[in-house]
Amino acid sequence: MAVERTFSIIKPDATARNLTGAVNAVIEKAGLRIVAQKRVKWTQQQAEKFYEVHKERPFYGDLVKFMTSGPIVVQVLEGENAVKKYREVMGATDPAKADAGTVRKQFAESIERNSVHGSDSPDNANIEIGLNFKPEEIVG
Ligand code: 3AN
Repeated sequence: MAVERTFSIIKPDATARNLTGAVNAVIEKAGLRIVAQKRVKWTQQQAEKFYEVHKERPFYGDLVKFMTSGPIVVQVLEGENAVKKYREVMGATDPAKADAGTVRKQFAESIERNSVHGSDSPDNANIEIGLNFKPEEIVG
Protein backbone atom coordinates (compact mmCIF):
# COMPACT_ATOMS: atom_id res chain seq x y z
CA MET A 1 0.00 0.00 0.00
CA ALA A 2 1.34 3.39 -0.93
CA VAL A 3 1.71 6.39 1.31
CA GLU A 4 -0.76 8.96 0.04
CA ARG A 5 -1.85 12.51 0.85
CA THR A 6 -5.33 13.93 1.25
CA PHE A 7 -6.72 17.41 1.78
CA SER A 8 -8.74 18.25 4.90
CA ILE A 9 -10.71 21.24 6.13
CA ILE A 10 -11.84 21.87 9.69
CA LYS A 11 -14.96 23.91 8.90
CA PRO A 12 -16.28 27.13 10.52
CA ASP A 13 -18.78 25.32 12.78
CA ALA A 14 -15.88 23.42 14.35
CA THR A 15 -13.39 26.31 14.67
CA ALA A 16 -16.20 28.40 16.26
CA ARG A 17 -16.64 25.75 18.97
CA ASN A 18 -12.88 25.45 19.66
CA LEU A 19 -12.77 21.91 18.27
CA THR A 20 -9.57 22.13 16.18
CA GLY A 21 -7.55 20.18 18.73
CA ALA A 22 -10.30 17.62 19.31
CA VAL A 23 -10.62 16.94 15.56
CA ASN A 24 -6.83 16.73 15.23
CA ALA A 25 -6.72 14.20 18.06
CA VAL A 26 -9.12 11.91 16.15
CA ILE A 27 -7.06 12.35 12.96
CA GLU A 28 -3.75 11.55 14.68
CA LYS A 29 -5.20 8.64 16.66
CA ALA A 30 -6.26 7.10 13.33
CA GLY A 31 -2.60 7.15 12.25
CA LEU A 32 -2.80 10.04 9.80
CA ARG A 33 0.02 12.61 10.00
CA ILE A 34 -0.78 16.33 9.72
CA VAL A 35 2.05 17.39 7.36
CA ALA A 36 0.69 20.90 6.65
CA GLN A 37 -1.83 23.06 8.48
CA LYS A 38 -2.92 26.70 8.51
CA ARG A 39 -5.87 28.72 9.79
CA VAL A 40 -7.35 30.96 7.09
CA LYS A 41 -10.55 32.71 6.07
CA TRP A 42 -11.65 31.97 2.52
CA THR A 43 -12.91 34.69 0.21
CA GLN A 44 -16.18 34.11 -1.63
CA GLN A 45 -14.15 33.50 -4.79
CA GLN A 46 -12.01 30.80 -3.14
CA ALA A 47 -15.07 29.00 -1.76
CA GLU A 48 -16.90 29.19 -5.10
CA LYS A 49 -13.91 27.73 -6.90
CA PHE A 50 -13.36 24.96 -4.34
CA TYR A 51 -17.01 23.84 -4.49
CA GLU A 52 -17.44 24.41 -8.26
CA VAL A 53 -18.49 20.74 -8.73
CA HIS A 54 -21.57 21.46 -6.61
CA LYS A 55 -22.51 24.63 -8.56
CA GLU A 56 -25.82 23.21 -9.80
CA ARG A 57 -26.82 21.73 -6.42
CA PRO A 58 -29.55 23.56 -4.45
CA PHE A 59 -27.29 23.94 -1.40
CA TYR A 60 -24.35 25.56 -3.26
CA GLY A 61 -25.12 29.19 -2.30
CA ASP A 62 -25.62 28.37 1.37
CA LEU A 63 -22.50 26.18 1.40
CA VAL A 64 -20.34 29.01 0.02
CA LYS A 65 -21.86 31.39 2.57
CA PHE A 66 -21.17 28.96 5.41
CA MET A 67 -17.59 28.22 4.34
CA THR A 68 -16.79 31.95 4.26
CA SER A 69 -18.58 32.71 7.54
CA GLY A 70 -15.54 32.22 9.75
CA PRO A 71 -12.04 30.80 10.03
CA ILE A 72 -11.25 27.34 8.71
CA VAL A 73 -8.17 25.16 9.20
CA VAL A 74 -6.84 23.68 5.95
CA GLN A 75 -4.61 20.63 6.24
CA VAL A 76 -2.66 18.04 4.31
CA LEU A 77 -2.85 14.57 5.85
CA GLU A 78 -0.42 11.79 5.00
CA GLY A 79 -0.59 8.04 5.53
CA GLU A 80 -1.32 4.64 4.02
CA ASN A 81 -4.48 4.95 1.93
CA ALA A 82 -4.99 8.45 3.36
CA VAL A 83 -7.93 9.42 1.11
CA LYS A 84 -10.08 6.42 1.98
CA LYS A 85 -8.92 6.32 5.58
CA TYR A 86 -9.83 9.96 6.22
CA ARG A 87 -13.29 9.44 4.65
CA GLU A 88 -13.78 6.66 7.21
CA VAL A 89 -12.50 8.86 10.05
CA MET A 90 -14.88 11.69 9.01
CA GLY A 91 -18.00 9.52 8.73
CA ALA A 92 -21.04 10.01 6.49
CA THR A 93 -21.87 13.50 5.12
CA ASP A 94 -25.08 13.46 7.17
CA PRO A 95 -24.03 13.14 10.84
CA ALA A 96 -27.27 11.26 11.59
CA LYS A 97 -25.94 8.49 9.34
CA ALA A 98 -22.34 8.60 10.56
CA ASP A 99 -20.84 5.68 12.49
CA ALA A 100 -19.96 5.94 16.18
CA GLY A 101 -16.51 7.38 16.83
CA THR A 102 -16.31 9.32 13.56
CA VAL A 103 -15.60 13.06 13.58
CA ARG A 104 -19.02 13.90 12.17
CA LYS A 105 -20.89 11.66 14.63
CA GLN A 106 -19.07 13.29 17.53
CA PHE A 107 -19.01 16.91 16.41
CA ALA A 108 -21.15 17.76 13.34
CA GLU A 109 -24.22 19.95 13.80
CA SER A 110 -26.03 19.14 10.52
CA ILE A 111 -25.48 17.89 6.95
CA GLU A 112 -24.18 21.37 6.01
CA ARG A 113 -22.40 22.26 9.26
CA ASN A 114 -20.62 18.92 9.30
CA SER A 115 -17.28 20.01 10.81
CA VAL A 116 -14.84 18.57 8.24
CA HIS A 117 -14.10 18.10 4.57
CA GLY A 118 -11.92 15.39 3.06
CA SER A 119 -11.03 14.75 -0.57
CA ASP A 120 -13.05 12.00 -2.27
CA SER A 121 -10.27 10.69 -4.57
CA PRO A 122 -6.46 10.89 -4.92
CA ASP A 123 -6.85 13.05 -8.07
CA ASN A 124 -9.12 15.51 -6.27
CA ALA A 125 -6.75 15.49 -3.28
CA ASN A 126 -3.91 16.69 -5.53
CA ILE A 127 -6.10 19.42 -7.02
CA GLU A 128 -7.39 20.59 -3.62
CA ILE A 129 -3.91 20.57 -2.05
CA GLY A 130 -2.63 22.61 -5.00
CA LEU A 131 -5.41 25.18 -4.55
CA ASN A 132 -4.55 25.71 -0.87
CA PHE A 133 -0.83 25.05 -0.29
CA LYS A 134 2.52 25.87 -1.86
CA PRO A 135 4.78 22.79 -2.06
CA GLU A 136 7.20 24.25 0.50
CA GLU A 137 4.39 24.56 3.08
CA ILE A 138 4.08 20.77 3.21
CA VAL A 139 6.67 19.14 5.46
CA GLY A 140 6.35 15.37 5.47
P1 3AN B 1 -18.64 15.14 1.58
O1 3AN B 1 -18.20 16.41 2.28
O2 3AN B 1 -19.05 14.08 2.55
O3 3AN B 1 -17.68 14.69 0.53
P2 3AN B 1 -20.26 16.25 -0.59
O4 3AN B 1 -18.99 16.42 -1.35
O5 3AN B 1 -21.40 15.55 -1.23
O6 3AN B 1 -20.00 15.53 0.82
O7 3AN B 1 -20.79 17.68 -0.15
C1 3AN B 1 -19.93 18.74 0.10
C2 3AN B 1 -20.48 19.55 1.22
O8 3AN B 1 -21.72 20.10 0.85
C3 3AN B 1 -20.79 18.75 2.48
N1 3AN B 1 -19.64 18.53 3.32
C4 3AN B 1 -21.85 19.57 3.15
O9 3AN B 1 -21.28 20.64 3.91
C5 3AN B 1 -22.60 20.15 1.96
N2 3AN B 1 -23.79 19.36 1.63
C6 3AN B 1 -23.82 18.18 1.00
N3 3AN B 1 -25.08 17.73 0.86
C7 3AN B 1 -25.86 18.68 1.41
C8 3AN B 1 -27.27 18.85 1.59
N4 3AN B 1 -28.13 17.91 1.17
N5 3AN B 1 -27.71 19.96 2.21
C9 3AN B 1 -26.86 20.91 2.64
N6 3AN B 1 -25.52 20.83 2.49
C10 3AN B 1 -25.03 19.74 1.90
